[in-house]
Amino acid sequence: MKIVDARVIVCSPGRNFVTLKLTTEDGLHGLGDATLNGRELAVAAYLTEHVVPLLIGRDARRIEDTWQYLYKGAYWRRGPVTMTAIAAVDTALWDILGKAADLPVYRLLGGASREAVLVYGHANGKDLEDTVRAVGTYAAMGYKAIRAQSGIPGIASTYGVGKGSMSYEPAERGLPPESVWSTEPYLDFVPSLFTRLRQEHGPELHLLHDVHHRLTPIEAGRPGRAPEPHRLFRMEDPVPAELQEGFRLIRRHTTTPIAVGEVFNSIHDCQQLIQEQLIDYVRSTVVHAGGITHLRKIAHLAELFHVRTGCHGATDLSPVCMAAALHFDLSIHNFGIQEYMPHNDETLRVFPHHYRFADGYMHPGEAPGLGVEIDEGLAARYPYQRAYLPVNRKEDGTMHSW
Ligand code: KDG
Ligand code: MG
Repeated sequence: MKIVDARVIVCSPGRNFVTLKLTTEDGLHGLGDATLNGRELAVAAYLTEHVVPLLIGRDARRIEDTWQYLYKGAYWRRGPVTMTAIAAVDTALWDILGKAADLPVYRLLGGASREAVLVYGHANGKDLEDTVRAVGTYAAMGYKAIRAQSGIPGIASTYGVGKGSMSYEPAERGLPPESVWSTEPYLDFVPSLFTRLRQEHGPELHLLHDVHHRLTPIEAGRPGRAPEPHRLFRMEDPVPAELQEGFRLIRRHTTTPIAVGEVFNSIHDCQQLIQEQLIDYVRSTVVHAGGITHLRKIAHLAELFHVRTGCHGATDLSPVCMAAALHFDLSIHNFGIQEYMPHNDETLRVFPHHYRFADGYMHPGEAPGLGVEIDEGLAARYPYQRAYLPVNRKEDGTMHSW
């Protein structure tokens, strides 16, 4: 089953997506998401210039060998651009294998470990009461798990707090906008958010919160410890994860479960965090962590150390990644939760799909392969548009993480 064609499709139906389409001599095709937010064209060029020529003529069934060939064969290992490109190839090969076997990918991965995949939605509000209302809206839609992000009194605009009611788009077109961050008002405010959410919505909902890497480990102890009586499902990205010893300090100060890893791209980024049980959820997902093949290795390592998965699922991951993540989530034993931000209607028209949401859970569907396609004619009507994630500075102008 030789690969005879490999094409990179870049489109922007409201935001940029990079999609790899592989076709075999039997006429089967498979899709892989290759979208790296704000750096999309780097992956497109990596694929077109350096990977596509290596794929033509290869046996599409040799998924593990192709993964190792692209990873080890390049000499230059890891990194978000490389690993996103490898992920796209890997995902497309699983899609092809599923179509060849006439089975949904989750069945190739060992079959369903659960009936459906618990997802969390994004409730955003400009202030505390607005966020309390937004959580209520999500609960009314059937979500069992909800991430709550609120505007902070005294901070003009906060990254990660959506402007629309249903989802937020992290990137903005044009050059990167800048926002100003101040840790103290955030630390003062955030405990009141969860007290109020429990008062209004009771004890049952799973409540999540994303700190967006903005704190130091000792600062992160506070938004971890203060809401402990309100049982946060997890606190995400309390600190940047390059210095992994920092998580030991966080662990000494709070029992709130910790999630990290949406920016990780290989098992080596989370090996220490997992083996020392410094985190509870690993957030890496298919598109940025080397595809289904590599993400399974991360999940299997995590399973040994009581760490569960919690795949990134923001709108900058295309429906192809969403479908792949759902097949992965359904099959692995130590699944924890899946992030779900519904795409806009234009995106959903460009990527017809079989996955579905009902009553707080998702399912990838039973179509052979991933169950997602790309309407290339429609995609061509949405050409690439330069866009970046915002950057964040402190009040004195120093660059900050967001
Ligand atoms: O591209 C980056 C976004 O997807 C990310 O900032 C969103 O933090 C995010 C999340 O948890 O979805
Ligand atoms: Mg996040």
